[in-house]
Amino acid sequence: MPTLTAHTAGESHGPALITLVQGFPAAVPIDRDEIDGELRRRQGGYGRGGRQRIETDTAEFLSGVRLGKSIGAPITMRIANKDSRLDDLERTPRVHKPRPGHADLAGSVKWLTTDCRETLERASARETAARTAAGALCRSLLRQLGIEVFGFVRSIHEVATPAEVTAENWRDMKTARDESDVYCPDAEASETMRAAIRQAKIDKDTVGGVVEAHVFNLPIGLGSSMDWRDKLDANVAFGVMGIQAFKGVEIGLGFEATRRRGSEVHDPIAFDQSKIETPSLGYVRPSNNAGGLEGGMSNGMPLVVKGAMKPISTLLRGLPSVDLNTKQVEQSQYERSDICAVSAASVVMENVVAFEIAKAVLAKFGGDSLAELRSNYETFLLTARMLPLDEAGAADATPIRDLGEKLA
Ligand code: EPS
Repeated sequence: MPTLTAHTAGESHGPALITLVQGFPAAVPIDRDEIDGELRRRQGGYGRGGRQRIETDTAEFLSGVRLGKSIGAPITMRIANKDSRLDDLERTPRVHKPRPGHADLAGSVKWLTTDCRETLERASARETAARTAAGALCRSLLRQLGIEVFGFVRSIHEVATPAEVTAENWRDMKTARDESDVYCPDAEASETMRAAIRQAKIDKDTVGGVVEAHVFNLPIGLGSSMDWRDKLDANVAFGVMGIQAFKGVEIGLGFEATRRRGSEVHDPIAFDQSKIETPSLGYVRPSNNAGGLEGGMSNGMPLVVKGAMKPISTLLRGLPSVDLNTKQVEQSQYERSDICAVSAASVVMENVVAFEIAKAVLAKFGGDSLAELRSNYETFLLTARMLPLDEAGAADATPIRDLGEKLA
């Protein structure tokens, strides 16, 4: 079973975006409505520019899915760009005045050109549609094991919601989030966030914010403490930092943990026999400061991750820059853009996290088909519930034989 991978291709104003997902097991029912729903959500959010009125993103499957299910083959999805005009120099002119904060300057020097267009077309957040599709596809797989992902906007500029998300209330939070056009489950905070975006628009400026994702029903032991490359927190952070304009990641308490003592940070461990049948195997915590990850592994608590998005670097009024052809100081060039894309970024992060979790699930439980994956997963939970295994049990896999008898 190969590692789950996702690759994307396509420029912002090219004909289409392509997503290629490999290592996805067979026989998983694919929820296309969910994928298109996430793509639609990603296009929305208060503060976006004119482009989203042009595009209607949907994923067209070119390979890997038959009769609504994956077949174990590479999965390719195509999202068409209606605003496709890459080779039209009148409508898509060369850009010589790099925007501070964007990839324009570093990319132009790197690829030895003075036309920032060649860098910005791929650096554009348009590409996040393709990654959202990959993550939304993975939700179809995760759901088969009861794993759910929920993301929302925690703050925009200086406005934050104190909302607390738990395994008990997240579905209500999701309903509230979906009623907010800034994707924040707190109606009052949403209104203030909208006002902050409106004011930025009046000032020809932009604003960033913090987005948050929670993953529920994770089994204990995803990821690994044996090699840093396999740590789940490292992989989640890698995925999140790969999102355009993200400048920071926090797991659980994050940087706040450094301002507290150990006794105020680490989540005490208790055992609740009535929860032994759940993926947490009955190990419960009164708090979740670790954000569901200890030693690079899931610990049975919900995974909690925050991502920080900087303000968009394309300002209507421009910023001081240099013309790459003349080396003269000039204002940076304006390209049609958004005032705030934090809401859209919350959808991207939620789905990027779903992808990383699916990768970790497949790394631990493997299987070429959904049935094999499920069986591996169930066997693990059953065996873990039997701990402590006696020496013979550990050596001769007695619990697994017992499972066979149970299933027979
Ligand atoms: C973006 C600029 C705008 C955004 C775009 C990201 O695009 P355009 O230059 O075509 O108006 O709308 O986001 C998307 C197209 C999208 O689908 O999210 C940028 O500079 O990154």
